[in-house]
Amino acid sequence: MTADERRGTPVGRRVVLGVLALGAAGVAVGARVQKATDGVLATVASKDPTGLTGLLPGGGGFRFYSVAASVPHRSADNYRLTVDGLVERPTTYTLKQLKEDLPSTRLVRDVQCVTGWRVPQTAFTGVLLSDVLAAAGVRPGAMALRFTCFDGVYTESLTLEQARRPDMLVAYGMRDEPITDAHGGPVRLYAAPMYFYKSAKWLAGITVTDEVTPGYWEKRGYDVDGWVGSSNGRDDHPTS
Ligand SMILES: Nc1nc2c(c(=O)[nH]1)N[C@H]1C(S)=C(S)[C@@H](COP(=O)(O)O)O[C@H]1N2
Ligand SMILES: [Mo]
Repeated sequence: MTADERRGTPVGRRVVLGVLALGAAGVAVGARVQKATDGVLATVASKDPTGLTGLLPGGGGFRFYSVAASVPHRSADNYRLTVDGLVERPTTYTLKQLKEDLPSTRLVRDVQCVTGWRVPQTAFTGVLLSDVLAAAGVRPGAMALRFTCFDGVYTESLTLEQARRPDMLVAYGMRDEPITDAHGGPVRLYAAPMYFYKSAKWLAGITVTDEVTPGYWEKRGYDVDGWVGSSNGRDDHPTS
């Protein structure tokens, strides 16, 4: 089934309607975000160290995080992912190409945010980062990946070795549905063995680099190596 067919089918979950009020920014975006969150009610309770936070009921305990002031939207048709830097074949993928040109992988793991909340056994579907890298042809001297997002703000990083693990996905599906705007769709990173801050939402670019460029939260004190368990609860540790 193509993305467009999926988008054309009735969305059963679109029963709970609500307004995502971006409290910390003092902005109530209203109807646009309501649509963007696929009708999931979200009420922002507090500002969290990792960004604006709201529990997403019907979302299995997920919280909404964005350091940007609004939920960016890119349709399935307009979405592009660029792969560049130290590669033989810089590439731009449409969502369709990602789905059709590369093998699909489904992972079911616990999602763990560094601030403590966890969503057990969540399915993510997408293409392995290692397949994206193999298709582009990694050049000698490559050591790391830098991820950019179409929110224009967030960035992330992985070492090349981490990126080649079999549990690192460029994801287009979450819980066997297209990824919603609120959850970073149509395409986000899913770094399964790491805290969820590594899983950059609204993924726009992958640049292969010769060294690690710390991401948004990493410049603000988070561990660059975000392995679950290695920094549990240290969401307030100082920049060093
Ligand atoms: N572009 C972008 N990606 C992001 C973030 C963000 O603020 N912007 N927050 C990160 C953090 S701290 C978490 S816990 C997860 C939250 O994902 P969710 O909103 O789908 O629950 O996204 C991660 N990826
Ligand atoms: Mo997080």
